[in-house]
Amino acid sequence: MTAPDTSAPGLPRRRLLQITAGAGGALALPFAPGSASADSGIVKPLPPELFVPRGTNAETRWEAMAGQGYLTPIDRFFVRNHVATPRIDAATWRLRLWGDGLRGAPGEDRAVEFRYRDLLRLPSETITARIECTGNARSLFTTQQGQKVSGTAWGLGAVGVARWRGVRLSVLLERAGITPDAVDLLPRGLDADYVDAGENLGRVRRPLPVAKARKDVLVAYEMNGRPLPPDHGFPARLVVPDWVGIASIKWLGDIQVSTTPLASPWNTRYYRFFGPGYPPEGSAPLTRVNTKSTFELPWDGEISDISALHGRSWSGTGRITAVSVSTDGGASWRPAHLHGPGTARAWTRWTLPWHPTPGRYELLARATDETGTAQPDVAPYNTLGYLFGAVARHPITVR
Ligand SMILES: Nc1nc2c(c(=O)[nH]1)N[C@H]1C(S)=C(S)[C@@H](COP(=O)(O)O)O[C@H]1N2
Ligand SMILES: [Mo]
Repeated sequence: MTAPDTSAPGLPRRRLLQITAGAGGALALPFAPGSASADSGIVKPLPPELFVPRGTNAETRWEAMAGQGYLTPIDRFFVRNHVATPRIDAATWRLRLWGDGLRGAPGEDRAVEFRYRDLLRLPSETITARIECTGNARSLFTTQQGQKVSGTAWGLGAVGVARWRGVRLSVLLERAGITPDAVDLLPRGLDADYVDAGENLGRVRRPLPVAKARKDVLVAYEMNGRPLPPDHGFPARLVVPDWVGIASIKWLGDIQVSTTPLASPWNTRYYRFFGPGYPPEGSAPLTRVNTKSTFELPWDGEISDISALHGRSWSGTGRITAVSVSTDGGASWRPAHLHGPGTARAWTRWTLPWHPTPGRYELLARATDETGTAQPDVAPYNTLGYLFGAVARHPITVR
């Protein structure tokens, strides 16, 4: 894990907003080598009005989603990289499926390879789905609940929704000859080995149960109608709807297909709940994400000329059915107007009229999904700060 980031998230951001406003426009800021993008190992530009840099990662600023459509545009989609974005040549790239869960030739490792052009020729499917980092909103454990957690100090911007096109993983598994007794897959990325505090953990990989793989997992090669950008997994990545972001392995290189359960650090030492109330080996590996809501506003920033609040809510356990909003720190609540259907595996946009007088406010939004579960006031503590699903208290100053 990366070292805990102890910087106060609100302060530099507000300053940047003022700078951007003063410069008279978003794209006026210079983007010099040696700035965030160059050091981060991320290929796409990370202009400060769209992203908060977080080491090898970049967090979407929610104010940059104001006025956007349903999807998160690629230029502002968050990036979560364990190591630098690798540059991969699609012409020589292969996706290799192998293991004792394939029929294949006896004596071999039963491998079947797919080229990029093979993928493009197979029956395709397009889905609109969210990818959310398990640590999204982690910093709120500290700022809102006074708890110490380790890991990247994300605000609420480690989430995005895109339209993904690709081949169903089940199609590849069938073509590769998966056997009925296969239980686990181990998809692995082609990015460099991940080294945690001097210990080489190998390439990013996380077991995926065959049942989930067969249900709705996509091997995606397009994002929002474009070839997958380098930072988001070119030439192909998994998209595992509703599951923790780590399941959606980028720069897919190979997938082991196994008749026995598999393990990797990404389902044993990470991506489980650890801490008081959990066994020493942690909870079961995390699967679905929980329910969250956010306003399309700067965090602890300044706004003016506002007549409505806009936000988005999502849940890994079902469609959003209601969102209530408080503009007075939780004293009173009003129902927000939900826009459009909003699918279970993406998010739901909502609006509420608001005509505030100048001053400082604390905004809250609480979503309920179709299972009837509403976001709690307090998120259950775990040492790695996963799945902060409590109602966020969003500070804002109206001028
Ligand atoms: N190969 C590889 N796949 C990966 C990662 C990675 O570092 N390497 N990060 C994972 C994590 S933790 C998340 S949250 C998502 C982020 O996807 P994005 O960067 O496209 O937003 O990718 C996942 N897939
Ligand atoms: Mo993540």
